[in-house]
Amino acid sequence: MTFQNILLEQPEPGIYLLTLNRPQALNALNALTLAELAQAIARVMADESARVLLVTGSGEKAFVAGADISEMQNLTANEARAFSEKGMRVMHALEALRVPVIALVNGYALGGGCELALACDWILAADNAVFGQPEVNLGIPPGFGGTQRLARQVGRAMALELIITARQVKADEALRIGLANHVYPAAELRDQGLEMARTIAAKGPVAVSLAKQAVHCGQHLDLASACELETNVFARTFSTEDQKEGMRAFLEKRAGKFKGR
Ligand code: DAK
Repeated sequence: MTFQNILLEQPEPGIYLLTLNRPQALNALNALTLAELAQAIARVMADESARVLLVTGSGEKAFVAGADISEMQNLTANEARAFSEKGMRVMHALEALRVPVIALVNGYALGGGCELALACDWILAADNAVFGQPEVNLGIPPGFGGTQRLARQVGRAMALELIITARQVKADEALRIGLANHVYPAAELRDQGLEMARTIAAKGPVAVSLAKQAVHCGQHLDLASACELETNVFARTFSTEDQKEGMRAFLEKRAGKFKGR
């Protein structure tokens, strides 16, 4: 499958690397890019051997500088609703992927770019990363989930400050407020992402996937129901070959060889 505005590669078995690839517009998300993202996500979803998806931006300046302002400027309210819904679907699809999705944020992650990073399971930032929701500067609020995911990630008050003042945060502050999990020198970001992806790819895929689901789904439940959900997914893994293999491998003092079933 070839794309115009993104690249989807498999640098190593089980590891997908998706690169937003419109560097001339700082990888801004236009309608075609969103459509291609949706196709790429569907492709990863259909691949049973997929273990991790890394998402990054091409060039040295930006992860994604937002939704494409030139494409958005003349939208009617109905068209804006359709555009927002299209973006929302992509963000939900990323979040719902069976495999962990890690954003490698190199440079600007603004507006829709910050929202894309937030829809990933966690963020590794380059030391030149800049995060922000500058939509109010354009006379609009965030439209791809920023008001919701940012608040869930950094807390309501900090999210409100960032969204309402459009203040941008650099990598060190992103780390401090829990927006990024780690910060690396820009030149090392991809290798660090790949290293983390390899670590994940060596784990039991069913366990990884169910753990992701439990964390995501549990956030919308009360604690007792969420713990019941955990009991269910925990019990389910005991009918997999991977659970037998993982525990046998531990007792035999060797690394487990998981099959994803
Ligand atoms: N859209 C389109 N083009 C963009 C762009 C964007 N978001 N960001 C940058 N570009 C283009 C620039 O126009 C420029 O193009 P040329 O002039 O070379 O043709 C090229 O990328 C390089 O950008 P700059 O020359 O500006 O580069 P600088 O290093 O000087 O500045 C910057 C970098 C990231 C600080 C600056 O480009 C910038 O401020 N960009 C805009 C950032 C921004 O405001 N992003 C938020 C976009 S709004 C909704 C749906 C979705 C959304 C909201 C509502 N509904 C439908 C309800 C989401 C909205 C957003 O994401």
